[in-house]
Amino acid sequence: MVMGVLNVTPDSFSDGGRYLDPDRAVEHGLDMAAAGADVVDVGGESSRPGASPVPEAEERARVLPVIAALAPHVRVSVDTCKAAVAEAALAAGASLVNDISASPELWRLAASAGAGYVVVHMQGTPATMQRDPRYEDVVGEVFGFLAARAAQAEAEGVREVWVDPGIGFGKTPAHNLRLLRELPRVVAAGRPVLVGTSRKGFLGLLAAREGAPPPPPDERLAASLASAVWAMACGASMVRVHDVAATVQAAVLVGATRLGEVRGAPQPAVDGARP
Ligand code: HH2
Repeated sequence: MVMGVLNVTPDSFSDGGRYLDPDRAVEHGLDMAAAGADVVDVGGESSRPGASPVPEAEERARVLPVIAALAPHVRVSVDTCKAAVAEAALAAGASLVNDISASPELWRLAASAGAGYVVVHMQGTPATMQRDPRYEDVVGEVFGFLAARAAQAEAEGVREVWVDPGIGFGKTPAHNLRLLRELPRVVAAGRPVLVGTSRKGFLGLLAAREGAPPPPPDERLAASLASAVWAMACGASMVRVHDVAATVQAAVLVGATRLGEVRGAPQPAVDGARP
């Protein structure tokens, strides 16, 4: 599955300012749905490294009209850490709470609304998380955290719990790569896994040519697709992305390759096709 990113913010690292106008945000959300997004993730507060918090009233005013307009057409998740925003978003039609703070208050709201909940791992807060993040054993600590919080959320009544290693949330490029390499381990734990690498800084660093600066966020499509394909091939059930159409095309390829056939097509036509 593909989750399309819709940031109704002035300062998100990639699409900041593009969808602050509610009509443009709704149009973009509908475009992502038409391009094949299974979920549109609406956020009103950037969580990029160094971002400053947004007052609750401001965040609500940004996301609620957009959620209400999109929810009849596509599944909507709300990307928030604030209980009041999550509660209002659920009332406006969101059915998934995407909470990078992994807070009991928010999963309890999801439980009582019969909504899903995404547990995300983050070390620190967006304001400080990229200042020298450290782990003894990043894979063990992150996957252990996800399992513990997910079990708590399930015990408190959430029926649909996703886990997300939180790529870039208090992690160096090496931490991100270790987590991506070991994704099959968290998949094997049995809960659906969500992964968000799209356009993130470590992809820019890895994609930079020698002696040249990293490509800006909207020139990281190839690296974003490569990491999304990796995650899907490792068994992640959903990827969170800015470039929905391209990622849906990649997801179809991963799914068809896993099946070894084209859905609905007669086998001989596929076997006999020219390369
Ligand atoms: N990444 C971002 C925000 N929310 N949620 C989940 N579950 N997983 C992620 O990896 C994730 C997330 C950061 O990306 P973006 O929304 O594009 O930027 P910003 O936080 O600057 O708005």
